[in-house]
Amino acid sequence: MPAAMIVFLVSCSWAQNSQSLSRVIEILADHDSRFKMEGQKQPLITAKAGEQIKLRITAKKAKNLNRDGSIHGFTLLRAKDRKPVPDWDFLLKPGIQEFTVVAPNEPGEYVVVCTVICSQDHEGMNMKFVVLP
Ligand SMILES: [Cu+2]
Repeated sequence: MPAAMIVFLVSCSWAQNSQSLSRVIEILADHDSRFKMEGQKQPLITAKAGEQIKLRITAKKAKNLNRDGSIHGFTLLRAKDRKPVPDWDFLLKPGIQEFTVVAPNEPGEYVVVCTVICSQDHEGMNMKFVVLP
């Protein structure tokens, strides 16, 4: 095998490693239209500005679902003006899904909201997200 090819293969596996090293955050999008995180009374995600994190979201169906089969949504908004954060808009199917995302560069308070009218309690389906400098 030519040396250049070996170098290429090695650098590919490095790139993969750095991806899998991102911190995993486990979230439950539950059947009672609430986001939950183990060990937390009020679910809260904390990340450093620009930090790459992996969201591992388990979704359980509430009363209603979208036509496309989505049972909950997961969208990040800036708290002060509820402006959506780009690339942070996901629809959840039943089961476990993973999303690798990059925290906003602007420190401050954000809020995760559900975007599927999943039940009568849908309006209360949100959680805090804090970006640290
Ligand atoms: Cu929901």
